[in-house]
Amino acid sequence: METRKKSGHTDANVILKWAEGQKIETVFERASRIKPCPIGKAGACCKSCHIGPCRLIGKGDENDIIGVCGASLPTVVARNFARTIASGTAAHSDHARDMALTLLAVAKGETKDFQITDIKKLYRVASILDIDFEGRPVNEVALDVANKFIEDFQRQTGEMNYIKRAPKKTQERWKKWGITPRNVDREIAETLHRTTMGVDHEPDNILLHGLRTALADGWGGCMISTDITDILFGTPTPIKTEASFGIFKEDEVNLVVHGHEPTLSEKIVDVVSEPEIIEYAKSKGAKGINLGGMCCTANEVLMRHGIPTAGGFTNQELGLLTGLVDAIIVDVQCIMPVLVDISKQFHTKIITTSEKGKMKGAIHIQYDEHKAKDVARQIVKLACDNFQNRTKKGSHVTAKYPMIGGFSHEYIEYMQGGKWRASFRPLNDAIIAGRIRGVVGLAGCDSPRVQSTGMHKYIATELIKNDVLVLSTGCGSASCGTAGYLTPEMALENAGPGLREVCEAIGIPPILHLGACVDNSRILTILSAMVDEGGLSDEIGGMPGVGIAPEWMSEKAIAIGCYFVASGVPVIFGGESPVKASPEVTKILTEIWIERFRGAFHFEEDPQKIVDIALNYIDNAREGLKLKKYEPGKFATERKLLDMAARREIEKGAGRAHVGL
Ligand code: NFS
Repeated sequence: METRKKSGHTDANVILKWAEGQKIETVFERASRIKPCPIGKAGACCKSCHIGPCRLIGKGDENDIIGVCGASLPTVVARNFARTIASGTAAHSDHARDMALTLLAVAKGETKDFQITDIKKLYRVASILDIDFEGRPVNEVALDVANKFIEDFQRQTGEMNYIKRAPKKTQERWKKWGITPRNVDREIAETLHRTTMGVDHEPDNILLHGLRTALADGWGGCMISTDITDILFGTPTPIKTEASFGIFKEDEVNLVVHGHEPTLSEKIVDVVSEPEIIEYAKSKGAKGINLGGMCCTANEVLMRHGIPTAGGFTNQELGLLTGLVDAIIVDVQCIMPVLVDISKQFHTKIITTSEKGKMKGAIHIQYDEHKAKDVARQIVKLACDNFQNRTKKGSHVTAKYPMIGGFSHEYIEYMQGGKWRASFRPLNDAIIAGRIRGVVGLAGCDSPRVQSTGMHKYIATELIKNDVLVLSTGCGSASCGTAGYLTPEMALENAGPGLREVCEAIGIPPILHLGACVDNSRILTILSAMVDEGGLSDEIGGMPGVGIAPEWMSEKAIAIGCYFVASGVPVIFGGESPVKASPEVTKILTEIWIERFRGAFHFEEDPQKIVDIALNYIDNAREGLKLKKYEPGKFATERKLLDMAARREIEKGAGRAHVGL
């Protein structure tokens, strides 16, 4: 992998070169100027009380390296890791809470600006939650669904609603180790309590509760967000759009939605096509209004409306450096405060919209779901007004790539059999036959500490070459999109023979864009459906599936990684390990967790090693399931129905018979 360039995204490098000439500093220069503290980075800095902070360094037995209170190095490292999980979970779950409150407002008729768009999905969710829906008014069902989800933030005992969506055997493992989550807020609060000064000092015990918190994120916060967003705004189906900085138009008002929560951005999508608003833009000298996205808000509006994306985390400053952005509106999470400073060098207006996320120097226009469209109109008009202030300054990069996004788990099921026979059978069969070697969830942020987006590109290419189907989310999917990797044509060029055959037969890209980071929950749903379909593992653990976040930087990524591990998926993150200081904690995350949950958490800096570890896990899982050994280009070309020998095997109870072996 070529690592000299700051970004793996060609257009990003063009902009960065332009910025260098203008002496404008970006995240890339700051990352090389500000070196991470090696003690904090390895997890060995304790800030739990004001006797410290204590830096736990030294030689010898790690349990003899202690802080002023006596907390040992492994305790401190475990506490820091658990706190990271809690913060990440809090972010997703607060987002989920806002979605549940919006659904509640809609159900009660308190807002005229939102409706139930996908009634079928509402009924599907209602039936999972054991809520009657037949013959009842839609809003009544929605009210029950909203209240049921709100219980996931209140229930003191028992278990969260969606735990039952996991395979039985996976749930049993959680019960055995006492990590079935009760409610997201309780698990987060308990993590903070346990890890404050003087409470839980046993690394294994701390980390078990960390996993419980992470499960509340995956099977709670993320899954609730995904489902309510589908109910309110529609379940995504594949949609063609574009990616990179060329999505900005010279002669139109360019407005960017950036952050995570989809509610306001949905209304902005509605408003920009209102004739009066378009007229307003024209009265300011623009030919129209062009909407683009950044980070996960981009993914949300991309997969439901085909709004193009300018990319992920490290592209946010660069978008402004094009000089073409008239306004960027932000809600919560992954927003760099430096945007305000950069905007001052251009005409761009930065608009904050959440009371939870303000920035000095930005314009604040408070979002309110009860008058969402009015707020959206006010913002769009402000962007139109600012069009006239645009100057020639900026890199004015115009390259863009076609991409297809919007593969919801419902659509993935549908595409494998149509309306009446939708199932995961063909995917399971393709894995069993060795056409598809396994599945990787390629997720997480892009980071300036490595060649940004380059790790994603390299790993995605290597995986599909090796017949691994890639499911991508978050900024990982933006990285693939801005590289031109999210089109079916790409399958022909880069995919291995088996994967290529499957992609050509169904007409899909080898890398499927599943959505935002909360949509990692769709991967949990897919894995559970593959278990139900049969022929592979009878729990999520043991499936030929791996999670990879090669450029992670956010606390949310750690929470996601942990809910995959606790659900049974081995996970490999890039960069230096945040638990590196403690061999004992590293052992818990790898050897102990894999024994208990069939998932392990690895950190690896070398992209080729990440690929090797992933393929190794996949091949070992195939072997464990007694599947055909993966050999490129060699797979069963016809489905073999059960013959007498296979039937006898079943009768003897000697194992599963695999169709297509
Ligand atoms: Ni995920 Fe989305 Fe991107 Fe990372 Fe941030 S936008 S929730 S945390 S940086 S992938």
